[in-house]
Amino acid sequence: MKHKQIILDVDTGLDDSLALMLALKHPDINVLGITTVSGRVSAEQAYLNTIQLINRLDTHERPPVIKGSGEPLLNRFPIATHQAHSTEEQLHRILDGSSVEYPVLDEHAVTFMINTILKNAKPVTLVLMGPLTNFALALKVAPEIVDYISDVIVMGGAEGKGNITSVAEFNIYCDPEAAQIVLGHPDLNIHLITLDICQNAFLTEEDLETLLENDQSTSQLALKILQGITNQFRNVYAPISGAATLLYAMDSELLEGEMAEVSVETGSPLTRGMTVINRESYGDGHVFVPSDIDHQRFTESFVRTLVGEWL
Ligand SMILES: [Ca+2]
Repeated sequence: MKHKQIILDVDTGLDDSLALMLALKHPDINVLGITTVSGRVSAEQAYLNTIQLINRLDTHERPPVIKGSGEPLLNRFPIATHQAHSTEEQLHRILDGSSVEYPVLDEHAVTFMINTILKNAKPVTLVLMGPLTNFALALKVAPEIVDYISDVIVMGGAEGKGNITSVAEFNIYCDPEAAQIVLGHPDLNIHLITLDICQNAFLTEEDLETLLENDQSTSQLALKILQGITNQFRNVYAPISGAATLLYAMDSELLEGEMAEVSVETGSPLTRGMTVINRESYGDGHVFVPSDIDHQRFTESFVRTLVGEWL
């Protein structure tokens, strides 16, 4: 019996692809659904990327994939899709863009999230890897869902330097109002996996060799995606943040950290989307913010999950 009930919210480019692969290959994860949001790519493109990716994996899992929000809550700034790395186009080439037959669910992602959380027999864990628009809307429309949510794992924010402005991380910058609704919620168990920690989530050449030697289609596809990420960062040890976020959802000992106060800047045009993280909050912190990653544990569970060696 798969014990972890997960909804993934994604803007599927290269990074989120690896997380999706891990989620679908992990023996203990029941993927209840995958919702898409505009971020690195549009919600529509994220939907297409996701179903094409699933179609290429050596798994029979076919969870619902549902299109979500196409723009941020307040469109004060244009959605940052156009600022996405052009290397995300590599994913299209890797997946070859051919059309895929996939069960269609005629529902909005926000409705799907609410209904799934409310009707699922067990509490649901949310793993949010794009701008937080969908989940913020779900919280506003149906605040009672918080009672049925186990944990909310958010990939986003930066304690140090940002990656879209000097102070803001991409996912939070795309929709700071949504991020504040989610990260400021007092009754959720939130874990914020920031850029800082993700810098140390990388594979070694030895790990890549292990994948290379494994001839399953998932391992080979993962290698192509890792190559794409490596090109983007021009570095063999390129961070794979989505993978770290997903694996942390399954193994809390992967990351060390503490409770902190977290607020999102929504006012100042200069620092919009900045996450202000106060670790010296003397017990008032409501968000778990990691400060270290167990690198060996990370690479081992990444490789094992992909090649299916959980014994
Ligand atoms: Ca993402």
